[in-house]
Amino acid sequence: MTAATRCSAAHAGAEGAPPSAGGFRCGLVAIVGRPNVGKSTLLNRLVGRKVSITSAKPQTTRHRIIGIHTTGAAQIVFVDTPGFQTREGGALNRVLNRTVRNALEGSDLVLFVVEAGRFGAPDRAVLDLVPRSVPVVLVVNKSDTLRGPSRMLPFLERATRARAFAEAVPVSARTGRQVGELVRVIAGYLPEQPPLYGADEITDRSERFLAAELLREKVFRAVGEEVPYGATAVIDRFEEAGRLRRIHAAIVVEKPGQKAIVIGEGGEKLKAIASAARRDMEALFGGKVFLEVWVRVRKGWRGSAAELRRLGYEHG
Ligand SMILES: Nc1nc2c(ncn2[C@@H]2O[C@H](COP(=O)(O)OP(=O)(O)O)[C@@H](O)[C@H]2O)c(=O)[nH]1
Ligand SMILES: [Mg+2]
Repeated sequence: MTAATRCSAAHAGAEGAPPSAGGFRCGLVAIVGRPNVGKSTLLNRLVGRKVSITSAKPQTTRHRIIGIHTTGAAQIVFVDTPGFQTREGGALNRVLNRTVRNALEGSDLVLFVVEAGRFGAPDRAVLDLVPRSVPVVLVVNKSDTLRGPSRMLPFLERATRARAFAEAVPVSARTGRQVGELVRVIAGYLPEQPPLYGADEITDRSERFLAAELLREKVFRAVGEEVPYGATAVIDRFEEAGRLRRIHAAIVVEKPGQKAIVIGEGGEKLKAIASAARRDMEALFGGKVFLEVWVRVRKGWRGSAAELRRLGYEHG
């Protein structure tokens, strides 16, 4: 159903991979951690493109997203996951948690992401899901928010008591600090094998899927706390004519009141959401996008397995 999304020629940065293993390393790396620690931001930084949506609101990520980083020596296939939902309940949360568990299975390495200066019960709960047989790298993200190494060292000392981590690397996904170092560390843990994906592929998700996600991100960022969790986005039509993509999309909400919020006074909010989404789509796809967005009400879509499947939550 999904066609892989490639770097457009204008953006292709990956060097060509050699045809046989010959020292080439390749493997699956799951990115896990409690909601909002910056997993998706880190994935995007690692891939160099926005393949996974992010926001200041927890529980933005709802799907298993693959992001691919290829160099001449290694291919790292990152698997981003929703933050594990500890307040379980409801069909959507069950799908999200299953997504996390599935990503852990079959990984060669796990990146366990925490926020600099914070390591609590919700972090520990996620770490407990990681099987002891898989090496785990502790990634201390948001290092830009800590003032000076004098604060990082005691935190690292405390955090590394939680498990025998293979390595601990402080990074900033936002500024890119130490992310290159993290890539070097990761590559050392991958098995020698030929690449799984083409050197120009950045994700296994289709442009159609990514378009819906970018639209959902703008909803998460544009509206207050009460709307995003009841909202999702679907693509009704996706057509390509040369370098132009014509996309007909809908924002799906649970209540008429939420629809009114998303549309805003005089349609201003919806206009802003749609044009921000269009700009991101054009940057990611490397071509012009014509985007039309509607808002639909689907009562109780989050609680219905059939609705969830219809709205694209099939990747459990
Ligand atoms: N200061 C700072 N903020 C970050 C960093 N990485 C992510 N964030 C912010 O943290 C929030 C959550 O990020 P997101 O990637 O969606 O987290 P996820 O839920 O773990 O995927 C967003 O507002 C990001 O901009 C970082 O390195 N430094
Ligand atoms: Mg995320």
